[in-house]
Amino acid sequence: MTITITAFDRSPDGGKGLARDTRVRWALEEAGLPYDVRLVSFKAMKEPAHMALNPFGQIPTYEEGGLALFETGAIVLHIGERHAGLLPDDADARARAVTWVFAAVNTVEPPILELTMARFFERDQPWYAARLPSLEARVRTRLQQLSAHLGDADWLDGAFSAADLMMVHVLLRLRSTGLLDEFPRVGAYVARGEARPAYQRAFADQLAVNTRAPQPG
Ligand code: GTB
Repeated sequence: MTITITAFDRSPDGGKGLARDTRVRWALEEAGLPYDVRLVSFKAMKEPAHMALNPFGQIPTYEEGGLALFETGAIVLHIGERHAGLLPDDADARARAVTWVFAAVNTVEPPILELTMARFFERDQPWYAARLPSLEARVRTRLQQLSAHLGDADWLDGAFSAADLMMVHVLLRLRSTGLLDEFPRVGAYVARGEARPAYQRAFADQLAVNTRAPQPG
């Protein structure tokens, strides 16, 4: 059955792979699944056809036959439940991997989003300089905790899984802040994720979209 995902027709990051379709592309590459991509503009994302796929008017979405999904955590878990390569067979290990997927999006991503949104949108505000240290401190707390959990391990819980895919992509958003450099174990963990051939293919595919010649219309 053909899988179709949606992505920005031009990501604001110009192809750094930070838009969340990269997570879904990466998961599909890890699972060895072919897929189509429908590119959507910011305007089209808020129109009824796309809102029917994602009621919040966002990318990415995932269509497979009659099934339409949104939320990257749910999409990546869906792929992992049906195809080898993303979730362990052992039931307890699988439950722990699901736990870490939630940790990535519910516990680690929120302070990272707060910080990166402030750096992007609030830089000119008079209170920006005063707010920045507390935003960075919250991120450092999570990075310290992640570093302690990882120790000398390559991945969060045994073999690479959907949990690592989600966590690494969440952490990639910090690259421009320099904070990853303060936590070498976390930095090395992110680099291990990026080095995976499936990530490299996903990254290259989104880069090709975001660096193509301007499209007519
Ligand atoms: N919780 C949802 C999920 O995980 O799927 C969040 C989806 C989401 O935030 N989608 C964003 C979107 O559609 C794109 S990824 N935004 C448009 C809108 O809300 O109108 C977020 C994103 C966008 C751009 C960059 N960047 O340029 O660096 C990074 C991340």
